Amino acid sequence: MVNLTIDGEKVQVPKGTTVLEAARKIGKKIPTLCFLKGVNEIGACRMCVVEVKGARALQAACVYPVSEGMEVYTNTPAVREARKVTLELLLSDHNLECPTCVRNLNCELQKLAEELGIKSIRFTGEKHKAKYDDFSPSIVRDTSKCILCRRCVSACHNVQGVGVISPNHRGFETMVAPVYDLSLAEVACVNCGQCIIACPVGALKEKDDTDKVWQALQDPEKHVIVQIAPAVRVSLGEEFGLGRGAIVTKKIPAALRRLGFDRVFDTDFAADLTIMEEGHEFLERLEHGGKLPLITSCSPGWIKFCEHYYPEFLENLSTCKSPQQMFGAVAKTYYAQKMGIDPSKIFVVSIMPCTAKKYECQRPEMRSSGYQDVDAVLTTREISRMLREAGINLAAMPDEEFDEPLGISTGAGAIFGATGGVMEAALRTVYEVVTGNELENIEFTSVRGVEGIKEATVEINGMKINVAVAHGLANARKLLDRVKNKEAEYHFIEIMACPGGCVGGGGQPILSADERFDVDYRAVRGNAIYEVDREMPLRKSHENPAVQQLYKEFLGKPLSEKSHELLHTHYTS
Ligand code: HC0
Ligand code: SF4
Repeated sequence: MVNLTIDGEKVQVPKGTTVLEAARKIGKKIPTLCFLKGVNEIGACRMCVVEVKGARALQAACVYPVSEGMEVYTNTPAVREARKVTLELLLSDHNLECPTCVRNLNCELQKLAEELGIKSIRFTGEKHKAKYDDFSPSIVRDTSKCILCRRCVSACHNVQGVGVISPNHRGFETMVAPVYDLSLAEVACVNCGQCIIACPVGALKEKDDTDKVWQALQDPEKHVIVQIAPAVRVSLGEEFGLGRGAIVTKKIPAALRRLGFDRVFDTDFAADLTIMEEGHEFLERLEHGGKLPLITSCSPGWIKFCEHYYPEFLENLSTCKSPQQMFGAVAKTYYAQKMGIDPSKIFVVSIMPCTAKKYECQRPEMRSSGYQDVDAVLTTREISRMLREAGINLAAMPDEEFDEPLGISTGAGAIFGATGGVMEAALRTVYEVVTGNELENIEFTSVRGVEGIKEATVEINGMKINVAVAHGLANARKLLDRVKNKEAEYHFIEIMACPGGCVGGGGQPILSADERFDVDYRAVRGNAIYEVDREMPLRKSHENPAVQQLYKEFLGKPLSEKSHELLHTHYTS
């Protein structure tokens, strides 16, 4: 242990601790801007400078390690002035359109200006040449807001192992951008949005599709239906002042009905359907020598990553479309027929924790109903903006149920929202289908949790099935390289693009670096997802009565011709 004093107060911390961490231990908050725990710890912005007795200059607390007997001062005139100068220089080159910015009231720059008592900006001068890039179906870059903190760069390079954005040019001309200042749409960006949730300001945001949805809601000719993704039920409440990971499953139908949707359905229903198809696909491949390991295909960021960076695994991908897309295809065929509605009049909206879903719904493979199966995708953040605009307070909503039949689901569908959930849901069904016996313990805890790569061996009818789960694409890289190099052999792999799975999606409510310091919000939301599962009366996909009815009335059986036509595809590019 190391002993030091901070502003005269004694503190004891383990060796290797930074001054920033040591200060937090005694309740002192040193301001930061470029720092994002575990993602970007580079000491670049110099907002966190402190005085260290004996050191020649002010030191960046976020990277400065403690040492025995050290004396640190966090609140001297020199420190306060240095931080103010840094901040004012940043503000002098910033597009200060706060009231109309997507991050208004949730911006770390704005908050710092308030906290540091900035009343005027002493420096004026030229502004850097900015670029507004909105060609991507998912991500919008506005470099007039960029403060060059590099949090997005680290998220893209280190967390996602993608690395399509970097600081280009030099000095005042520096701009975080794809190579040759291309658009994100022109490079191998996977649309995951992890850069957005790392950004402290409004330099990165999702492509806004709220206008499309307002228009559809106002169109009397349209039958507008909505599905909500598993992970949204444990995150939307955060936007309305409920705690991190608050479960709002039953408030969502009430809020969305009041917003004007004709029917409120649940992606969890389609997740159960996915398990029926994917579980049988796995068994089919296992029994008939098909390509193994089977790799899940429901995360569109992961699919794009596979297409660009690991095409040799394309044949391993499950041919199942994602639940969001299965939902759209079923809505415009089975549901349309059952309700006697012309499918051209049905407008399908998805509410997703994900920015890549905006890209997925526009893929050419996703039109098996004869129309674009899903018409618009809103992130958790966008729907919260629409609700606020309409004066609907989610927190004050009564509990209501989803509509039938596409709103009926099981706990297995819900756990799709957390890393390991698709695997666990599949194992619950595969085990019972193969053995004909009821599973004694349906909770496969070895595939749960926030560890980057998880492995388990499950015995089914005397056969040992090796499974693995990776979340965050840098972890996916590690896992796939192991498979490629024959260092590990699996039968079934789940990959989700975002760390934590969908609960950590790029469309989710954004936490500040300060909030992320102490809370692993992905674990909090993930735990909430498992609580949703525990509270469900049915917890296995094959027991979903609405899915059973869908097979009876329309699809026949899993992997039937009709299922293939509507619910499966081949990724080949
Ligand atoms: Fe997910 Fe999904 S679990 S990818 O993260 O499979 O976005 O929540 O909706 O489609 O169900 C996202 C979440 C979904 C899909 C489901 C899958
Ligand atoms: Fe990188 Fe994902 Fe952002 Fe694209 S969306 S730039 S892949 S972090």
